[in-house]
Amino acid sequence: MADLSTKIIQLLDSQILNESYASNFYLALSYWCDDQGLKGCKSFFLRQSEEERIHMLKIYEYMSEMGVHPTTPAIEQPPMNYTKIKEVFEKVFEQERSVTKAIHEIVRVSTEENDYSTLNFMQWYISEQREEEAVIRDIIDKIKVIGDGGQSLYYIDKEVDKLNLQIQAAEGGEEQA
Ligand code: OFO
Repeated sequence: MADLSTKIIQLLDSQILNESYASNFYLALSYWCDDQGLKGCKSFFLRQSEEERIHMLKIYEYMSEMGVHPTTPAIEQPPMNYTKIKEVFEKVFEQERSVTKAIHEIVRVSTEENDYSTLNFMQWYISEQREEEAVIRDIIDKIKVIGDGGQSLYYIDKEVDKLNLQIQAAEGGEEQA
Protein backbone atom coordinates (compact mmCIF):
# COMPACT_ATOMS: atom_id res chain seq x y z
CA MET A 1 0.00 0.00 0.00
CA ALA A 2 1.27 3.46 -0.94
CA ASP A 3 2.02 5.98 1.81
CA LEU A 4 1.78 8.92 -0.57
CA SER A 5 -1.25 10.75 -1.98
CA THR A 6 -2.05 10.60 -5.71
CA LYS A 7 -1.16 14.27 -6.04
CA ILE A 8 2.26 13.81 -4.40
CA ILE A 9 2.94 10.74 -6.54
CA GLN A 10 2.17 12.79 -9.67
CA LEU A 11 4.45 15.61 -8.52
CA LEU A 12 7.31 13.23 -7.67
CA ASP A 13 6.93 11.46 -11.01
CA SER A 14 7.09 14.80 -12.70
CA GLN A 15 10.17 15.69 -10.64
CA ILE A 16 11.83 12.50 -11.89
CA LEU A 17 11.19 13.84 -15.38
CA ASN A 18 12.62 17.28 -14.47
CA GLU A 19 15.81 15.76 -13.07
CA SER A 20 16.18 13.39 -16.04
CA TYR A 21 15.70 16.23 -18.46
CA ALA A 22 18.25 18.34 -16.56
CA SER A 23 20.74 15.46 -16.75
CA ASN A 24 20.30 15.18 -20.52
CA PHE A 25 20.33 18.94 -20.98
CA TYR A 26 23.71 19.19 -19.22
CA LEU A 27 25.05 16.27 -21.18
CA ALA A 28 24.14 18.05 -24.43
CA LEU A 29 25.74 21.27 -23.15
CA SER A 30 28.87 19.41 -22.16
CA TYR A 31 29.44 18.25 -25.70
CA TRP A 32 28.51 21.64 -27.17
CA CYS A 33 31.32 23.06 -25.01
CA ASP A 34 33.63 20.27 -26.12
CA ASP A 35 32.93 21.25 -29.71
CA GLN A 36 33.88 24.85 -28.90
CA GLY A 37 37.16 23.78 -27.27
CA LEU A 38 35.92 24.79 -23.80
CA LYS A 39 37.24 21.90 -21.75
CA GLY A 40 36.60 23.49 -18.35
CA CYS A 41 32.94 24.09 -19.25
CA LYS A 42 32.72 20.59 -20.69
CA SER A 43 33.80 19.05 -17.36
CA PHE A 44 31.52 21.37 -15.43
CA PHE A 45 28.44 20.25 -17.36
CA LEU A 46 29.43 16.61 -17.43
CA ARG A 47 29.67 16.54 -13.64
CA GLN A 48 26.40 18.46 -13.42
CA SER A 49 24.75 15.89 -15.69
CA GLU A 50 25.88 13.07 -13.40
CA GLU A 51 24.63 14.95 -10.35
CA GLU A 52 21.20 15.43 -11.86
CA ARG A 53 21.00 11.71 -12.51
CA ILE A 54 21.74 11.11 -8.83
CA HIS A 55 18.99 13.59 -7.91
CA MET A 56 16.63 11.60 -10.10
CA LEU A 57 17.63 8.27 -8.55
CA LYS A 58 17.08 9.61 -5.03
CA ILE A 59 13.42 10.20 -5.92
CA TYR A 60 13.11 6.65 -7.27
CA GLU A 61 14.46 5.35 -3.98
CA TYR A 62 12.20 7.54 -1.88
CA MET A 63 9.08 6.51 -3.79
CA SER A 64 10.06 2.88 -3.57
CA GLU A 65 10.58 3.18 0.21
CA MET A 66 7.09 4.66 0.40
CA GLY A 67 5.62 1.67 -1.44
CA VAL A 68 5.16 3.40 -4.81
CA HIS A 69 6.37 2.27 -8.22
CA PRO A 70 7.93 5.36 -9.83
CA THR A 71 7.24 6.17 -13.49
CA THR A 72 10.25 6.17 -15.79
CA PRO A 73 9.56 9.08 -18.14
CA ALA A 74 10.12 9.73 -21.84
CA ILE A 75 12.61 12.59 -22.12
CA GLU A 76 12.34 15.40 -24.63
CA GLN A 77 15.45 16.16 -26.66
CA PRO A 78 17.29 19.19 -25.23
CA PRO A 79 18.38 22.07 -27.51
CA MET A 80 21.72 21.32 -29.19
CA ASN A 81 22.87 24.64 -30.63
CA TYR A 82 23.88 27.92 -29.04
CA THR A 83 25.65 30.99 -30.29
CA LYS A 84 27.41 32.22 -27.16
CA ILE A 85 28.58 30.84 -23.83
CA LYS A 86 26.65 33.57 -22.01
CA GLU A 87 23.47 32.31 -23.68
CA VAL A 88 24.32 28.80 -22.45
CA PHE A 89 24.64 29.86 -18.81
CA GLU A 90 21.54 32.04 -19.02
CA LYS A 91 19.56 29.03 -20.29
CA VAL A 92 21.01 26.96 -17.46
CA PHE A 93 19.89 29.57 -14.95
CA GLU A 94 16.37 29.53 -16.45
CA GLN A 95 16.36 25.73 -16.28
CA GLU A 96 17.42 25.72 -12.61
CA ARG A 97 14.84 28.35 -11.73
CA SER A 98 12.09 26.23 -13.23
CA VAL A 99 13.28 23.17 -11.28
CA THR A 100 13.35 25.24 -8.08
CA LYS A 101 9.76 26.29 -8.74
CA ALA A 102 8.71 22.64 -9.21
CA ILE A 103 10.43 21.66 -5.95
CA HIS A 104 8.72 24.47 -4.08
CA GLU A 105 5.40 23.22 -5.41
CA ILE A 106 6.06 19.75 -3.97
CA VAL A 107 6.93 21.37 -0.65
CA ARG A 108 3.75 23.47 -0.78
CA VAL A 109 1.51 20.46 -1.47
CA SER A 110 3.22 18.25 1.13
CA THR A 111 2.73 21.02 3.70
CA GLU A 112 -0.93 21.31 2.75
CA GLU A 113 -1.36 17.53 3.06
CA ASN A 114 0.62 17.22 6.31
CA ASP A 115 2.91 14.81 4.46
CA TYR A 116 5.91 15.20 6.77
CA SER A 117 8.00 12.48 5.11
CA THR A 118 7.91 14.17 1.72
CA LEU A 119 8.43 17.54 3.35
CA ASN A 120 11.53 16.20 5.08
CA PHE A 121 12.77 14.44 1.93
CA MET A 122 12.48 17.65 -0.12
CA GLN A 123 14.62 19.75 2.25
CA TRP A 124 17.81 18.45 0.63
CA TYR A 125 16.55 19.53 -2.81
CA ILE A 126 15.78 23.04 -1.58
CA SER A 127 19.39 23.59 -0.45
CA GLU A 128 20.79 21.91 -3.54
CA GLN A 129 18.82 24.23 -5.83
CA ARG A 130 19.87 27.31 -3.86
CA GLU A 131 23.55 26.30 -4.19
CA GLU A 132 23.24 25.51 -7.89
CA GLU A 133 21.54 28.80 -8.65
CA ALA A 134 24.24 30.68 -6.74
CA VAL A 135 27.03 28.97 -8.73
CA ILE A 136 25.40 29.74 -12.08
CA ARG A 137 24.62 33.33 -11.07
CA ASP A 138 28.29 33.74 -10.15
CA ILE A 139 29.45 32.40 -13.53
CA ILE A 140 27.08 34.75 -15.39
CA ASP A 141 28.42 37.69 -13.34
CA LYS A 142 31.99 36.72 -14.25
CA ILE A 143 31.06 36.48 -17.94
CA LYS A 144 29.59 39.97 -17.72
CA VAL A 145 32.90 41.27 -16.38
CA ILE A 146 35.18 39.28 -18.72
CA GLY A 147 33.00 39.57 -21.87
CA ASP A 148 32.25 36.54 -24.01
CA GLY A 149 33.80 37.17 -27.40
CA GLY A 150 37.13 35.97 -28.88
CA GLN A 151 39.91 35.63 -26.30
CA SER A 152 37.49 36.13 -23.39
CA LEU A 153 36.35 32.55 -23.92
CA TYR A 154 39.76 31.34 -22.83
CA TYR A 155 39.46 33.24 -19.52
CA ILE A 156 35.86 32.18 -18.95
CA ASP A 157 36.84 28.56 -19.44
CA LYS A 158 39.73 29.01 -16.99
CA GLU A 159 37.35 30.50 -14.39
CA VAL A 160 34.90 27.61 -14.80
CA ASP A 161 37.76 25.15 -14.49
CA LYS A 162 38.85 26.83 -11.23
CA LEU A 163 35.32 26.26 -10.04
CA ASN A 164 35.57 22.58 -11.04
CA LEU A 165 38.60 22.23 -8.79
CA GLN A 166 36.86 23.98 -5.89
CA ILE A 167 33.79 21.76 -6.24
CA GLN A 168 35.97 18.64 -6.48
CA ALA A 169 37.88 19.68 -3.34
CA ALA A 170 34.62 20.37 -1.48
CA GLU A 171 33.18 17.00 -2.55
CA GLY A 172 36.37 15.24 -1.45
CA GLY A 173 36.01 16.93 1.95
CA GLU A 174 32.37 15.82 2.20
CA GLU A 175 33.31 12.21 1.41
CA GLN A 176 35.98 12.20 4.13
CA ALA A 177 33.64 13.78 6.72
FE1 OFO B 1 18.59 18.53 -9.58
O1 OFO B 1 19.57 19.95 -9.18
FE2 OFO B 1 19.26 21.34 -10.33
O2 OFO B 1 18.06 20.82 -11.43
